[in-house]
Amino acid sequence: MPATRTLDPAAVRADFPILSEPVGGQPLVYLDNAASAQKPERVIRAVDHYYRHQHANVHRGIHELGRRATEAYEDARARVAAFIGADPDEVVWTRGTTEAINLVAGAWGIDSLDEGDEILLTTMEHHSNIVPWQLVAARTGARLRYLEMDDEECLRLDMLDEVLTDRTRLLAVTHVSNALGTVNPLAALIEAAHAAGALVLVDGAQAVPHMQIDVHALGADFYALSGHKMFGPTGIGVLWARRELLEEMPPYHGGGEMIRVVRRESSTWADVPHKFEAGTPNIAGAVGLAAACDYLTEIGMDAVQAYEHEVVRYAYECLSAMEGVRVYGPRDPANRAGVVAFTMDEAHPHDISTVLDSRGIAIRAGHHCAQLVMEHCGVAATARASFAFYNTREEVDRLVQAVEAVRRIFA
Ligand code: C6P
Repeated sequence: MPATRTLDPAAVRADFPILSEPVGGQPLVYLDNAASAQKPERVIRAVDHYYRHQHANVHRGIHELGRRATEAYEDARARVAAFIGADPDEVVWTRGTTEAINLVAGAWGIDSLDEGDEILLTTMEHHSNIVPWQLVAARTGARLRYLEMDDEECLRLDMLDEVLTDRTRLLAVTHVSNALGTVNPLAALIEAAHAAGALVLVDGAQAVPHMQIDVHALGADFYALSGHKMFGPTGIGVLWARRELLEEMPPYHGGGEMIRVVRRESSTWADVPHKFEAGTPNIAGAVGLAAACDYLTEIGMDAVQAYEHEVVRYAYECLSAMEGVRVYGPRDPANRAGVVAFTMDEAHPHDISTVLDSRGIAIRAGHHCAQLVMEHCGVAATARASFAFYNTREEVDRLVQAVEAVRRIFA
């Protein structure tokens, strides 16, 4: 096996123009990467180049620019597919994870589920992996069940026998929790769900920026991701699905580009993945996301993972050692990626975030679109520091000093 590459934080920081821009007169400490990550020069340039030299609509015009745009768009699909170990025709462009999950719910869910069928979710899910299934359940009569968390905010695999039944048609589970950083044991979950005859949808929004993903090796049926969390543009994401599922599923949206022939009463569909891509797509977004994937490949996801692991472990250790601070999620750093969420006895998360902001530190405070996680933890909100490979131990030190300042202010 090749040795893990090492990551030079100073070198990668120089690739991100916004990181060297002072905020409110002080150096920026950006710890809100789970909400959206910053963009390297490579991505900014790729989008700029596309609009300056390649833009027209795709799969339509028989002219030079139409050819250039189509080539750039389909080449981007192939590069993003390679980044996640997929075949290009299994990669459907979406606006992001939310739309990817809604696509599966609206196409596969509405078409395949009946009264009494069960959809297994977990209490760790982002609302994007709960609400679409509630909508499907209301329309089909399917029932929602939940796999619970234990007191370290890890999924309770011991409950699987109870909640996976012969009526379970789908397990929809996050790879990494956006509110806790918990990395879920997907191999065991997928094996159990498949043994019960259920398909598995993985919400990969918070995993792809932090670790190498190979969708074929993972063995799930659907995998959803957002470009903007992995250093690409906003408004672009991917639904990966096994090819035969994409072939079987009816279209999600109707319109231009997704058809083969349109007659007065009915139409036939284009081949996958185009069957799911109605209307003019986010071409520049696709181009930018491919540039982000190339950039990450050059740095090496093994290097990203190893480097971040140390920074996140350090942040967890410093914060959990502070008096009056409660940190959520797994204690074992091997089961955590990207996130350290905490509350303080003295101050509300919004107050923590406000004080940190006054010191140039950006975190997120609130329920993080994961209200079932908050319910489990018995709080209304947490303060969440979320990391990328450009964050440093020195930034963790600044975070910890700022949290000390919060205590002094509110004690
Ligand atoms: N979480 C956060 O601050 P979109 O908005 O479609 O790109 O991603 C939705 C989504 C789905 N699943 C998970 C696990 C997520 O973390 C997110 C987005 C952001 O945690 C914004 S709420």
